[in-house]
Amino acid sequence: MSQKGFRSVLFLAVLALPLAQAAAAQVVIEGAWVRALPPTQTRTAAYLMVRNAGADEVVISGASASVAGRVELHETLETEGMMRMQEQSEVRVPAGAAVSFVPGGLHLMLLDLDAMPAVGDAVELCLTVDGAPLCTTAETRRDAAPAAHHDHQHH
Ligand SMILES: [Cu+2]
Repeated sequence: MSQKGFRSVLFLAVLALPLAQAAAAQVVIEGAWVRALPPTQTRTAAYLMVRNAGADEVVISGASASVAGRVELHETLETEGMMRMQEQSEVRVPAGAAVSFVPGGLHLMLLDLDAMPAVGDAVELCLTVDGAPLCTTAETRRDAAPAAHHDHQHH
């Protein structure tokens, strides 16, 4: 194949990328962390911020983590003075906006843990954004970083 022909093939390959990936490229995950709980616990929570710099709303429809059998999207809600968690089938991130998963609010619920990650351990977290995986490396901590430490509610 001539060099020109090869370039054309590459160009077509780029054009053929699914639209979902093009949208996801505008979405970033920031500040991901996993809460370290006692090793006897089989579940914990992860927190992060999803920023959508794109021109279209994106939908988070699921998640996974390297240490967990499954991960659910949860929101902590206060009902009649009681805190309880409700699973969310999806979380929408509007164009140009960011959605925070924080203690006392939205969070990723890591279930069926292989083992509780220890403080300092890296955990691979992936969100399903518009049908495509978007992954990040989360740090395991006991609590939120001081800068984000505006909330003492526990999960
Ligand atoms: Cu939860």
